[in-house]
Amino acid sequence: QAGEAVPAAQKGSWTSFLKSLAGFTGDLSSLTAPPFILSPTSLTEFPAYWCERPELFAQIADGKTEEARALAVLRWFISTLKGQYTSRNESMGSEKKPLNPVLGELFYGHWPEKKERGGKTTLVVEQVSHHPPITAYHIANDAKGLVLNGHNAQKTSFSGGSIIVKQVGHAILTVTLPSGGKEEYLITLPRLRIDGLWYGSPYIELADTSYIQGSNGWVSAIEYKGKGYFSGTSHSFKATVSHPTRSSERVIQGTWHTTSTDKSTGATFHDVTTPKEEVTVTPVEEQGEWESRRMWYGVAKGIREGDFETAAKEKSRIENEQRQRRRDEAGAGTTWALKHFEHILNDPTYERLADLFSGNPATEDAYIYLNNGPSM
Ligand code: CLR
Repeated sequence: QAGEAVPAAQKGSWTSFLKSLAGFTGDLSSLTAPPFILSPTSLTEFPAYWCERPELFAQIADGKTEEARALAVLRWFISTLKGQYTSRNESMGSEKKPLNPVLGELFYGHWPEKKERGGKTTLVVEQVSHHPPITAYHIANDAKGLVLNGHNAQKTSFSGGSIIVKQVGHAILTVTLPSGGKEEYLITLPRLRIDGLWYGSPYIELADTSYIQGSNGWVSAIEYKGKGYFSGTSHSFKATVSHPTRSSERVIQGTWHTTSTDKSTGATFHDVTTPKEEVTVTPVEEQGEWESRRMWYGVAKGIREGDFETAAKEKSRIENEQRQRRRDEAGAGTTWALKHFEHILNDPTYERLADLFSGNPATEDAYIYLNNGPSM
């Protein structure tokens, strides 16, 4: 039934929200949504989903052959999808509208050192653009020689009752081998469909195909389907792993939020039915004023406690302060300086990897990490 999951007092504003979506393209964050659908978490926290299974990330470095490493990269990637795309449903009952980060907002975190994962894994995130929202991130496990660098933005549209989200941006994983050799993997991102809007209980389904292109020639093509395709179940995927000099390809099939099987060996390929490990973050009281949880503290508290008046007041305060900052900059003829990243319009690493197979734009911009994160 329409609006089934919407609190009675918010049914009207949910309907207007849905109406404002029709024919909408652009930046969803600018639309006003009813309180029940607001999340107390900023989008700058989302890059942490890349590493909630730090041992799978670390294991990429342990692969003895190019093929073994390409498979380890795919296993780690697939194992992040459950967190990236279903965790709000698990923790809050449905997909929600995250807080829209301000320019310069930061999120720092780490996963502590453990024997099976070499050293500690660190995370540095910065909101590098507000309009359109763009988030840049850097994840590193130095002991294992692993670095993931990427940025993401979204292009949204509305079609057939669903929000369609095209992810803009890419990630590059760099593996420095014990021999000193270097491998790079270009990771592109799936398309999202947000369903369940009519009922007021949105959830994500993935669609189309995303790729992991290795500098060693190995390519994983991951095809996503929802209910009623390869297996009849939602969150299904089929990945083919191939190399230009190999005649046969490997096929992995399953559901990304549970398990998958390597069709050539019959072995379990990935399994995310076990607990994940959330990122460790400095307590809010000790955070700097640009750090996400400190910056949004009042808003998040209001949302969590159902005090939406306070949440709205705090949100306006932050937004007004941002507007004033932009006016001051315009007046002084200056622009905001990024702290941890440098924006480049054409990324040579991207160009080299994208050139290895068709279907990629020839070039993309990127945010290069300045190696100046806090010591964690
Ligand atoms: C951000 C990058 C992460 C993966 C990811 C997961 C969920 C996506 C989010 C990205 C971008 C913003 C997003 C969100 C789901 C809902 C939200 C598309 C791609 C939009 C802005 C809010 C829609 C509002 C309805 C839920 C009412 O790696």
